[in-house]
Parts: sequence; structure tokens; C-alpha cells
Amino acid sequence: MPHYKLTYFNLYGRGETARILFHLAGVPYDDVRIEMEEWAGKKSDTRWGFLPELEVDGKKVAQSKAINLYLAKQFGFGGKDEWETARIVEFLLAFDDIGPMLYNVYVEQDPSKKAELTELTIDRGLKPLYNRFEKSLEENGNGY
Ligand SMILES: N[C@@H](CCC(=O)N[C@@H](CS)C(=O)NCC(=O)O)C(=O)O
Repeated sequence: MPHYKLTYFNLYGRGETARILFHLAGVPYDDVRIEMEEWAGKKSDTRWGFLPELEVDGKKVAQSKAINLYLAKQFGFGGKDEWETARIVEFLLAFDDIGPMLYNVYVEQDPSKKAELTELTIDRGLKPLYNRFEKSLEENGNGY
């Protein structure tokens, strides 16, 4: 079995899906968690200046979705054919649409504007997206 090392911060964020995949597959790995104080000294050693990064027998790959898809395929969760893999990638990327929706809310400093933006983002962005996730769960009929 290859030697896996996953490096991310000590939080869920973009690293947790890979950790869950290791857990589901029962595959051992080095779960390296970088503290924020250490990060400045390590950033320039990473492939893109960000985490997570995965090392497989000393070879590095970065970008969370590439890591997740790689591990999913290695562990048998990557779809039984190209069509299923495409649908899996569809959902990986659909989750990525959430981040940009939250950005304006996150950076807004004025409390009343922030409250207004939060409501708008939930109604126009998050609810329609999550309704689609719910619909897919219903259509699949298997809880996934
Ligand atoms: N597109 C990249 C984004 C990675 C990313 O933004 N990572 C953040 C943590 S979630 C990071 O490394 N931040 C540290 C920094 O910006 O210096 C991915 O999906 O892996």
C-alpha cells in the first residue's frame, strides 16, 4: 500500500473530505495538521501556496478536488464508469459554488448590511442550491 500524507490546517475546511475518504476506506495515512503560526514558513514549499496537499510515496498533488477525486478513485468511491465519475465531479464542483456566495457576507463590516446580505444569500443562493441537493437525494433513493 502506498504511504499517504495529507497536510492541511487543524480544521475541517477543504481538508476534511479527504480525511473522511481515508476513514471510510480504512486506509492509514499521516494526518499532518499545520498551525497558523507555522504556515508562513511553509507556504512557499507548497505547490500552489495553499493547502491541502497530498503526498503519495513522496509525490505531491494539491487542489482539494483533485485530491478528493484521486482518493475516491483509489478507494473505489469514484464511480463505476465515466458517467458516474462525471456526476461525482458535478457534485464536488456544485459544493464549490457555496464559497463565492458567502464572500460578500463575510467581508461586509456594517452589521445591518451584513444581516440584509445574509438573508438575501440564504434566500437566493443557498436555499435554491440546497433544494437541488435534496432533490438529488430523493431521486437517488439510496440516501446518497
Ligand atoms: N483551490 C484550492 C484552494 C485552497 C485554499 O484556498 N486553501 C486555503 C485554506 S482552505 C489556504 O491554504 N489558505 C492559506 C493562504 O491563503 O495562505 C483548493 O481547493 O485546494
